[in-house]
Amino acid sequence: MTLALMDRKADFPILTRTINGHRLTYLDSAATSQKPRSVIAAMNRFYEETNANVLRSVHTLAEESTEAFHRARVSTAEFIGAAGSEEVVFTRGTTESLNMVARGWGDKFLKPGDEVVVSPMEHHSNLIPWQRLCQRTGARLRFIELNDDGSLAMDHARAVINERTRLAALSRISNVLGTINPIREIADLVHTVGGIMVVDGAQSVPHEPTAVAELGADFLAFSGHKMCGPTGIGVLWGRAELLDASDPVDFGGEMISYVNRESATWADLPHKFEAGTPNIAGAIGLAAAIEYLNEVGMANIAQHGRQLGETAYQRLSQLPGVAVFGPPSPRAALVAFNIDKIHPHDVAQVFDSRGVAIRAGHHCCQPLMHWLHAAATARASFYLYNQPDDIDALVDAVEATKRYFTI
Ligand code: C6P
Repeated sequence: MTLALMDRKADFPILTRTINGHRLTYLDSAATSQKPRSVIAAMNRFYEETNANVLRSVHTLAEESTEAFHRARVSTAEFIGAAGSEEVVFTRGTTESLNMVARGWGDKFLKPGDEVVVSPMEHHSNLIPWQRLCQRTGARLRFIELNDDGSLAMDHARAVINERTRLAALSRISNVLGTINPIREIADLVHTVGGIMVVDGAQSVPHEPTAVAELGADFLAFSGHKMCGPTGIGVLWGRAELLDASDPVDFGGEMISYVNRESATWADLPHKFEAGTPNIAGAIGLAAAIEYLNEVGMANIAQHGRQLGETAYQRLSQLPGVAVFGPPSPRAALVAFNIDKIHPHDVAQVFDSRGVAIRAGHHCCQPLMHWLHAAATARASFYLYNQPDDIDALVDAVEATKRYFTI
């Protein structure tokens, strides 16, 4: 197989580790990606040379730090094709971003009888905030059902989205099924009835070129740690008009315009959503990650990931006793599977004894597990540093697990 990307493992120091006597085969990037040397260096450099709080003091370090933080926002905005850096709110990650939309926009604009549309494949982070919003406002939560292969049933989408739909919230890529959802088509349906499109980009922004306007998104949430950046930094992008109309959800330092004893007014975008000292080093790490990803090329990363995901799916589905989930093609850079009656945690344990890191569990998608009639699954997920020999290690580990449990 000729892949879109050459071997980039050398950029990632952790990938030289030996685990249980074997070279590390890291197949858990959907949970969190590894970090290239350049990201680690950028964060170290920030702490060693520049560290100061941002947007507050006027000394040299504070000005350099504020400037670096602002540049990080600008490169993040460019990375997703935002109209301006004021549309980029730094958060702790996808989870916080989605909760921010539910509270800041949803609480303000939803009323009894309105409808919020999601799907059964959503991560809990893109489900529970909408459940809670509906409980608070009297709106109704509706689901676009799935086809047997785990893709969205578009006929059902057309039936579910109606003039009461105020908001649809869907993941672009499922973290279990590997489905790549037609967000643009759904967004067009939602916009026709005057609703807004919220996109959970946790698994897509790291893996494919993203342009918010082409996607049809009104809000987009994603996490730095799944795209070669550090943990604790993420993004809520929103159209300026919608962010302007939304209420802040956290209150405190630097998010205000003016405060008196009884009340306060808010700062301009994006600061009204960023109360307190932000994750400055995290933003700088994210900017370094974006620089790295741009250098590798997002189109190459997308092609590479889909090649690995589809190949792994094909090879696993040919193995007796192995069930794979989601559509064969097109699919994203991950594959969830089960081996006969062996619990996925036991599978992951045997894999680990061979140096192969996968995730096992419900992947924060319990309604999807019900739909799959599975309590849990194993999942192998790939990124730009994986190569075909990692799929060989995956297949070998499946065979070893079957031998271990003599099935
Ligand atoms: N999925 C996984 O192993 P946070 O935790 O806020 O960075 O991202 C939450 C999230 C939201 N949506 C989707 C589609 C996701 O995949 C995730 C994170 C990880 O699948 C950890 S549970």
